Amino acid sequence: MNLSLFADEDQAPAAPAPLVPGSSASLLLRAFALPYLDELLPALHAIVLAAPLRHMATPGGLRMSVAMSNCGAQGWITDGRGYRYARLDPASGRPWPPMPPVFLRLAQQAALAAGYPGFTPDACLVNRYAPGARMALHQDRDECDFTAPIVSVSLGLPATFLFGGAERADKAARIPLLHGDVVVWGGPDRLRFHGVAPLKEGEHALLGAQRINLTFRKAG
Ligand code: MD6
Ligand code: FE
Repeated sequence: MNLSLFADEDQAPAAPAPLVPGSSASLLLRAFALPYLDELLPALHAIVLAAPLRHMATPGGLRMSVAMSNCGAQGWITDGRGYRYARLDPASGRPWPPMPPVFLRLAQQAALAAGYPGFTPDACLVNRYAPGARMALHQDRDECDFTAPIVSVSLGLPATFLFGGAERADKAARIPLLHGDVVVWGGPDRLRFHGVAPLKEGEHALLGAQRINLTFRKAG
């Protein structure tokens, strides 16, 4: 008997829905990550012990309000020399922690459910938002291969995701992302501008006063 509050991993989740009407390449999988969390949250804790979350600097010298870490063969970093992927954590000089099997399983199952079989991410960026933290509109364009999708997992406090167009000035849709939601996007949407509105104050039952976002990419 299943006494868990949430679904089993092999139970059929809600069907993927377009993130915004008319853009079938960016899909929202509501609550898709929930069945993975009993195993995923302890693994996440171990990652941020080995590679602590830190506020990186933009190439222009501004401190990012989002604190970041990584796991996997490659990690996304920014400093005065630019945005890029690196195999070593610049804070320790050591490789990033390996991607835990449950992270990989979640990313691959979400990609598959969204119509992207064979996704093999080698990078997982961990973003931590405290209340007030935000992510300005940007494109994800530091990866070598834009044919692979991106899988993005939201945990903790709700956030408003800003989903724009091909140009920075295009009007952005505002989409609420809740604990356990997964967004998969690729294809013609791969280079759309997007961001996160300033996080509202709040207290999440499992994660406290923060939102954690895991973004899986094929960097190399
Ligand atoms: C975040 N996400 O949700 C930031 N990028 O905290 C992203 O920047 C992102 O969610 C590409 C694809 C999906 C994303
Ligand atoms: Fe992004």
